[in-house]
Amino acid sequence: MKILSADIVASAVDRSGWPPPTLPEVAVMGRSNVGKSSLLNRMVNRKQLARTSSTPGKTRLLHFFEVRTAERSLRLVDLPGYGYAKVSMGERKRWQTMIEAYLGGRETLRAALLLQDVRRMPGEEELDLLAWLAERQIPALVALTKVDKLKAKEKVKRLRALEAAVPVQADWKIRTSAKTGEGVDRLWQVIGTLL
Ligand SMILES: Nc1nc2c(ncn2[C@@H]2O[C@H](COP(=O)(O)OP(=O)(O)OP(=O)(O)O)[C@@H](O)[C@H]2O)c(=O)[nH]1
Ligand SMILES: [Mg+2]
Repeated sequence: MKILSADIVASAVDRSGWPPPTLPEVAVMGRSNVGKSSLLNRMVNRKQLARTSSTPGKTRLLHFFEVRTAERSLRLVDLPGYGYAKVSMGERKRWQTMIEAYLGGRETLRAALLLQDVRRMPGEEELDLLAWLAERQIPALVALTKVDKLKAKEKVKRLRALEAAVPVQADWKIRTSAKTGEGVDRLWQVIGTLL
């Protein structure tokens, strides 16, 4: 995908910080440390547009990235990671309120891109989230991340396990690597069909 421009247009704690609903949006979400910011950077060919870190739980705001390609303009929204053990109950509650307000109340939301580490099985959070999205008829794609970390032999085994465990149609489950760029074109392709 040829990216003409990519810029961060807002970082928000709540609705008042969201940019005006003028472009279709894709929510990028997943467990803390799963690789959201890294994949987002890869998708827009920018090393550090979205901040990445090896300190889980770093992204605490909704970050709106406006992306222009030859075909369309859209926003990718980097949602804070969940499931990080070290956050307090209060923090967790605040997170949930923030995510639900956005996913449930954003008129321009067209799809959710849920990231799942290819080396792990989906947990209750992922399955709940997929069910929640399905109930609201928000299309959900799943990126199986960090696929570069698997050896060829493990890869077959892991992909087979996840095929059964992630309740999303097969062609919307895309193996990705922010390191090698694997799967990024495919992601753009599927996103293109949903906007
Ligand atoms: N090998 C490999 N490492 C990756 C990949 N994607 C992310 N990482 C590493 O995983 C760690 C977490 O990546 P982030 O992109 O910051 O994860 P995040 O989901 O945005 O994390 P939070 O913002 O804390 O929720 C970093 O050390 C990345 O370099 C990948 O595809 N391959
Ligand atoms: Mg992040």
